[in-house]
Amino acid sequence: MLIRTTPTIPTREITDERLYLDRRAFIRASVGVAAAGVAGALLPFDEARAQGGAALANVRKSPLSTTGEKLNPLEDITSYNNYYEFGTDKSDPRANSGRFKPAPWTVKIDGEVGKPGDYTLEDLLQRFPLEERIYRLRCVEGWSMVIPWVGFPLRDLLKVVEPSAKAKFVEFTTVQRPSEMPGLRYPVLEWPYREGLRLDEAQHPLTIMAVGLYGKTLLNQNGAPLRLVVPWKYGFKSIKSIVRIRLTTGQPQTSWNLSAPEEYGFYSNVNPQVDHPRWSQARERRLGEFLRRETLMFNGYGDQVAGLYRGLDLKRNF
Ligand SMILES: Nc1nc2c(c(=O)[nH]1)N[C@H]1C(S)=C(S)[C@@H](COP(=O)(O)O)O[C@H]1N2
Ligand SMILES: [Mo]
Repeated sequence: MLIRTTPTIPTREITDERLYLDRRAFIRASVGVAAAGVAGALLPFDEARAQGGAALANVRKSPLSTTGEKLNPLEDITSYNNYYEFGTDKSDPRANSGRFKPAPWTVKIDGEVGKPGDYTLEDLLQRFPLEERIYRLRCVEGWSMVIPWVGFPLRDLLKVVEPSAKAKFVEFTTVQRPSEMPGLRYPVLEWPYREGLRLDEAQHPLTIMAVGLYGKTLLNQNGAPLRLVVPWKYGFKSIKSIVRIRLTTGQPQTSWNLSAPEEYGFYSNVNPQVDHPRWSQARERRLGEFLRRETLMFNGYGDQVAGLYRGLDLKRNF
């Protein structure tokens, strides 16, 4: 991974606070409808709204959120990104993703499933109620953020497609559109961007498909219109702008593992005791803070996920 020193980004706390309070009021106003037992948020998702930053209705606050941590401001989350299809600098994804069209959108789900098919974003949004999940995101490069995602558990989607008894892994693929993604010209990774999880990791309640953050639909730089978020793994596992989900019997190849297998393993669980070959993973810099903090095992989600790895040598399976 191209590593640079993290510039200190000024926190814009006043703007952040105001946005956050507005959103709370908005969500409170929608809670009555959700509590009345409406299954699935009915969201008009037309072209105009799909450009990102459109309000999402009927978002329930999830008890699975990380509590008590200060959220990073929207400005941090939307200006300091990794999305190599738009360039390798942190500012490139925002600067170069203006031509990307996140609508209309279809995800193909196939492989070892009883019900393969093409699912439009509208299908998914009508089928699955949206939740707000506040999660830490820890990049393998040594920085982290706290992000209020909006999405639904991947396990709910997997249930619908009925994994076969032979399904053991899930492979995810990002859309590949050279005319809209200028970074694809450069062979910095194996394109299209691919990632993978073990099926039980994909079915874990913390694993979500995100469609928004801060109560609004995703901007292109954050992976519009649909991306994975796996909070106990390094950020690169959380693949953006997904067009295909394939269930497999064997462990899928992943773009980072293909480009540098000794640096990026299949598991990529956040682990302060296993250093990257070129730098320590013991500490991290939270964007907006000056002093580094200690990185937590499984990014602080060990109580929930350690059981997935019982008996596995985490130094060997990094
Ligand atoms: N398709 C794709 N997905 C991707 C990446 C990428 O380059 N391409 N970068 C990953 C990395 S390294 C990180 S840290 C997170 C960053 O997500 P964010 O920009 O929304 O914070 O996205 C991940 N998903
Ligand atoms: Mo990352």
